[in-house]
Amino acid sequence: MNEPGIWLPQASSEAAATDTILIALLVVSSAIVLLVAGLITVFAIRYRKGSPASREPLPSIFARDVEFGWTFATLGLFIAIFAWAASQNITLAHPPAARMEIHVLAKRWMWKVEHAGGQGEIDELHVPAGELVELIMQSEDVIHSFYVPAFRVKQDVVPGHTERLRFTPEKPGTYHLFCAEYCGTDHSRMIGRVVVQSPEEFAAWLTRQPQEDDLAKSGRQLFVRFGCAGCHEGQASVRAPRLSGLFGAPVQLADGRTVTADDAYVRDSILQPKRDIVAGYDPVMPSFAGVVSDGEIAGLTAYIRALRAPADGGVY
Ligand code: HEC
Ligand SMILES: [Cu+2]
Repeated sequence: MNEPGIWLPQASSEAAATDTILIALLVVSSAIVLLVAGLITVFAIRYRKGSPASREPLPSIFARDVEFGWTFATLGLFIAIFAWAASQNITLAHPPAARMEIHVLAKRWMWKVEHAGGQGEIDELHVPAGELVELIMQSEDVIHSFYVPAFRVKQDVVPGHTERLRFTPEKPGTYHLFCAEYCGTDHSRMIGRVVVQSPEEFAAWLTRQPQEDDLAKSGRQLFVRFGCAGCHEGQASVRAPRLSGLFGAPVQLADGRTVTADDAYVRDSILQPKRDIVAGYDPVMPSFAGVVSDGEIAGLTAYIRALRAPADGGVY
């Protein structure tokens, strides 16, 4: 991990423009601070108690023109800097069409990444250098914020919205990824790494990743190992709903609500089964909180998703 020194590496093509604005602001503000502090010091000495300096009032025209000039010059200066920074923001919001789209799901307290080919990562994002990348981000629960300081990019991820963030990583390396919006108990641990690789390395990395199919296969094994199959399949003694065809379908709950069986629903069913009880069933499913890891939930979810079409259900 590149440890930030005094100045972070400029690891994306957006970074330099942001830094230029920051430096300009620093220089202009410092110059004004120095000027004001200098004048205060000079006047404090010149007009100290008992000094012989003249206290005659200045000609009024001088006082007025200098006052106006100084006020409007600084105002103009800072409006110009604002316009400059705003135009940079607008450019960031309307870049050319991205070449690579990556889906990112934020939830307490992890970043779940899915590449176009189905390759998944958790708390890690691999991207190729020199390619315009677009993240399509959603939150499953509360507001999170995707922040990579070395790229100078940050985007809030608001539940119910699809947020887009585009950047072009430039320097191969490993960079910090933070959640920059307080999102609950483990917010401080909602951190990860962004790995920028050369396009060749990235292509090789992609092919080494297990695909959705493999994830579903390992999910099938977990489904048996954790005893889910014992209740949800075959001649179980417990009456539990069949899961084929479940994913993406509406579910009628005991309290009268109807919800859609998506990632969040499956996750909640596993971790907090007492929360949403399926209509017509007893709340006998035990909670697997602390038993299955986030990675294993991803596997189980992939398996349940693969059972989507009842026709080819149970191919694994
Ligand atoms: C002791 C039996 C039992 C075990 C073990 C069990 N479940 Fe369940 N499960 C149930 C019952 C009963 C329901 C329906 C009542 C409810 O919603 O809690 C249910 C509901 C669900 C639902 C919602 C289904 C729907 O139709 O909306 C999912 C998803 C689910 N379980 C997945 C799992 C997974 C994954 C495992 C293993 C990690 C598992 N279950 C283990 C009994 C069980
Ligand atoms: Cu967060």
